Amino acid sequence: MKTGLLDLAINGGPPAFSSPLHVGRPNLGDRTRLLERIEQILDTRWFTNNGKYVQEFERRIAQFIGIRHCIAMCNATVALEIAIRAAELRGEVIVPSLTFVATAHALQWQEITPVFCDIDPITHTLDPNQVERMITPRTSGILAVHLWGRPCNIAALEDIAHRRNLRLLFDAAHAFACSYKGRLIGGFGDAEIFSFHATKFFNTFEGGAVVTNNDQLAAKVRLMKNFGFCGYDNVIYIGTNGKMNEICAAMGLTSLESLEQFIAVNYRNYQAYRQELQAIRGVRLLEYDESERNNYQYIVLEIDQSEAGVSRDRLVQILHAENVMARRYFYPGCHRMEPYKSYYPNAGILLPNTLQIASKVLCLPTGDTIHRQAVATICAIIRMVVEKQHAAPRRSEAAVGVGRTPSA
Ligand code: T4K
Repeated sequence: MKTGLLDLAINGGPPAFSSPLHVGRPNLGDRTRLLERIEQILDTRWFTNNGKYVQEFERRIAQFIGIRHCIAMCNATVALEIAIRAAELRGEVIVPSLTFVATAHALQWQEITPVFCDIDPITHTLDPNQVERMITPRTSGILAVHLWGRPCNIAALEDIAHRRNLRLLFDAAHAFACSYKGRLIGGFGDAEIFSFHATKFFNTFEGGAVVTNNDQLAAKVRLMKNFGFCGYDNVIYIGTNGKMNEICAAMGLTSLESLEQFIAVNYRNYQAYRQELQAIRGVRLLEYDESERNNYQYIVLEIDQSEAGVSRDRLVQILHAENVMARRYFYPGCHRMEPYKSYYPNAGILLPNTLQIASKVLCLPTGDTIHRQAVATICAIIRMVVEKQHAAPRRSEAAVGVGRTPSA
């Protein structure tokens, strides 16, 4: 128990945790079931190329969401690239800057200009009013992101896409098993793209999927992810290699069997964080709408330095020293990363909310390796730092080491 700033590891005290607590530690379902499936893969020597586990995985995901097509892929970045190409996006596509850089890269990789659009500061997702303002004659689509698994304002975006004749894709990397107006994410827009990366609450080691109700688009995506092969030796389309392999599908099927437990653990941690963090000045936990389905996989705080007396970046330093590997997702925003900051040096002028949120957000560890006591310890550190800053702002700021750059 740390009672004063001098107890902090950053000031020479022992760290609160003996080994690192990570954001994005993979969840693991029934190990025996996974190993049985892997034995089968080895026995049958069918490792990839639309094997039986991939087919079963696609069927199960489609059933779960209630959607016509699920095309499993090697990761969400390739799934995004293929969906973008299959939907024939070109010219400019409107996209948030506050997202993992893969969202923007999937466009730029195909020489499509990502037009960075501002977010709503409360929801952290694209602000439909701003989207409307960013449309030009070169705009072919909108690539919106359900950040943290909290759905975008889908109705407003669908309305814009419809009125302005634009394609609408959703990067749903964070939003598997989340719902919008009672319907699971997956069936909105022209297509949605999931990530099943190891760091996602539901993982296939590496993996992703394009899900859609559009038969034509699905057929095209399916061809493109397998070099354009239609049949044994008949290539009818340009394509790439986006296939999911059997081991990843086996992990996916096993994870699917534990889906509700993963969500329950995340929900338990979310509630614990909520309870522990309430009434800490300047520290706001992003809430999930409990009338919808959520996966609760991201514990997202906003640190308001003027209220808390400590900056987000300093808090990250302090937590890292304690072995709490908090992350500044998705700092500094894609528009301030290369190549975008060289290509579009003035993009930030239109992104005031993005800049503000990117300077405040901090993600904390959750998942099945994080227990109630760990949550209490992490929050007690944050509470103590904020309280001490208010007790003696000048002296204590020096004590916790102002101005160092966090490694996150
Ligand atoms: N769109 C959005 C909105 C996304 O967030 C992402 C991915 C994508 C698209 C693209 O999806 P994929 O193509 O990846 O399927 C991680 C993930 O690599 C990335 O998938 C994810 N978003 C992003 C939010 O987080 P990093 O750079 O933070 O990863 P890394 O290696 O620092 O891992 C995070 C922490 O997780 C580590 O500190 C330790 C822990 N970890 C990680 C791995 C891989 C483990 O404990 N075990 C592991 O196996 O990007």
